[in-house]
This record gives sequence, structure tokens and C-alpha cells, in this order.
Amino acid sequence: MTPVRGLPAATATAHANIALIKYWGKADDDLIIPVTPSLSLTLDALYTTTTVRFGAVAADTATLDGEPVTGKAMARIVALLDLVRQRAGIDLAAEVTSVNTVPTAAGLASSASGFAALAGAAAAAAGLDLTDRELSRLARRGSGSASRSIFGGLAVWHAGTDDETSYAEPVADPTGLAEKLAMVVLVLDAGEKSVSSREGMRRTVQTSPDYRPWVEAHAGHLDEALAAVEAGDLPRLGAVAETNAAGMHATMRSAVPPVDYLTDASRAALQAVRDAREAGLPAWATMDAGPNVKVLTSAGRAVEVDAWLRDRLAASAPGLATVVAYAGPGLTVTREATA
Ligand code: FM0
Repeated sequence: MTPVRGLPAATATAHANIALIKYWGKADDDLIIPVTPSLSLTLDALYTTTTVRFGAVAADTATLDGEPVTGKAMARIVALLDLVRQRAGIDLAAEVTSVNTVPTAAGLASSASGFAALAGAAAAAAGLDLTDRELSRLARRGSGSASRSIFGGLAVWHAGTDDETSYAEPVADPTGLAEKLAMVVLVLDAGEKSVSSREGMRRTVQTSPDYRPWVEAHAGHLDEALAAVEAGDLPRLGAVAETNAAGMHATMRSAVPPVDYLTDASRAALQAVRDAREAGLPAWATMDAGPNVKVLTSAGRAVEVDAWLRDRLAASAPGLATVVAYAGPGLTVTREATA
């Protein structure tokens, strides 16, 4: 066998998460300290696996699904690698290989699973032995939502006030509600979003008259959602998740210039979710920085909800792809054995 130069490689897998109570707006752009806390469900079907090896290349390189990563995306990876190198006291370039497992090219390649996997793999490859909380803080520096993808099931990201206090952790879930939840992802448009979430939230914080009122309502939303989890009450959780997400999108629409991720297909899907509920199905909608609609439902009825929505949207969205996802696990990391 040809010996490989450099430190032993490490590989990490992290799953995507969808926020039920949203993060939108930063108090500190550099450290990625959010204005609000947030609550999310980690999903089994969408994940990223990343391998990092230090010392085998002359300059940092990264590939995603076999394609070289360049430009701004590469700069964000290098910035996270720099944090890891600094902490480990090493000065070696890294080779990063990342694979996104997103069924049917769903256009949901989330920065959450990506930066959580990168943080886990890079830290282990640099020989660091970090706690989950430290990994959450490190992943946060890559992308805020990645702080939550260190954990499986339901996770809350405490906003905090500085690097030390801004981290995610699992939510107390006495009834095991996470395992009874599912998300039906309606993939309405797999293309690149026109305004990045980074730019969209900056513009919203700076210009939207609806932003502060949303932040004020947000604390009550999170309390309500946590109380719903405590009680194992899906309808209660679904209702507040829908309200919180709708409010977030309203803040964007009144930003200057407006940020509107909703397309006609999104609006039709939101109506279909309301109709599904009228028809007695458990279904509540949430959306992020793009046109796709994610439907919170129960694990036991997710297949039925998926079929109902696909049937209802068949005429208006002929090419509709959907992904049915259940609660997923937290970060896993393996380190290559030293010879
Ligand atoms: O996930 O600027 O993490 O709470 O998905 O990299 O910190 O991509 F709807 C938007 C995602 C925010 C809500 O923000 O931003 C949520 C959102 P970064 P992210």
C-alpha cells in the first residue's frame, strides 16, 4: 500500500435540520450570534458526509459531489478550517471531500448539514477532541443553522451573547415527540435561490419595519413550541411553527428592497396544506430562504399526507418531487486509525 502523507483523515456525517421556530437576523455578523434563539428538527433523509485530511496537499482544496468548490463558498470553508488550525496549533493545508445525499437533486443542499459535517471532520482530523457543545459553537461559525445539526431530533439553539454562550443542544422531550414527527418536503424549485439567506437576513434586520415586532413575538413562539414539545402536542407545535415562519417571511417582504422567496407554486402549496388540515390531516407549513414548502406532520400519517398533497398539487405543479423525512440522528465522526 502507498503510504498517505499527512495526518490521519477523519470523516463526519451530519443531517440537515429544518427550523420550526426560526433564526433570521444576526446580532454579530462575524461570530454569527443570532438575534433570536431557534428550534429545529433534524431529518434522516438529507445529510452530508465530509472527509478532511490535513497535510497531504499544499493549499486547501475542497470538492462537493466531485466538483471543486471555489469563490465565496470556498472562502467560508477556509475560514472554518482556519479556526480549527488555530485551535489545534497546526499549519497544514486541508483536503476536503464532501458528498451531499439529497434524494432527487432536491435543491435543498443545506449549509446546515455541510458545516456541521465539516466542523466534525476538521476538528477530528486536527486531533482535537471537542464536546458536542464545542462542535456546535464551531459549526455555528460556518453557518448559524449548522449549530443545530450537531444534534439529532429536536434541538434548540440558544442565541447567547458571545461565542461561548451561543450554542445548540437537544430539547427535553419527555414524550418522545421527535420520533413521532415527520416532514414532507415539497420540492417546487430545485434551482439556486436569488437572494442568499445571509444577504436576506441582513437586509431584513436593517430595513424591515416588521422585524422588531417579529423578534418581540418570537420569545412567546419559542415558549409555546417548547411547551408543546413538553406536552407531546403536535397540533400545538405545528400551529406555532406555521405562525413563526409566516411572520418571518412577512418581515422580508417589507424589507427595502423586498425579499420574497414565495413563488406562485409556494402559495398554491401553502393553500394545499391549509386544505389538508381542513380535510382532517395533521399538516402545518414552514418555509426557509427559498420557494420550497416543508410540511410538518406525524410520522404515522406522513405517507398519507404526502400522497394527499401530491394529488392536490398535480395540476398546478406537474413536476413536483417530494421527500418524506423523519427525525434524524446527530453528528457521527470516525478517525482513520494511525498505522
Ligand atoms: O434555519 O448566514 O444558517 O432557522 O433557514 O449561514 O448563518 O443559512 F429561513 C431561514 C438559515 C436561516 C431559518 O440561515 O445563515 C433557520 C433559515 P448563515 P443560515
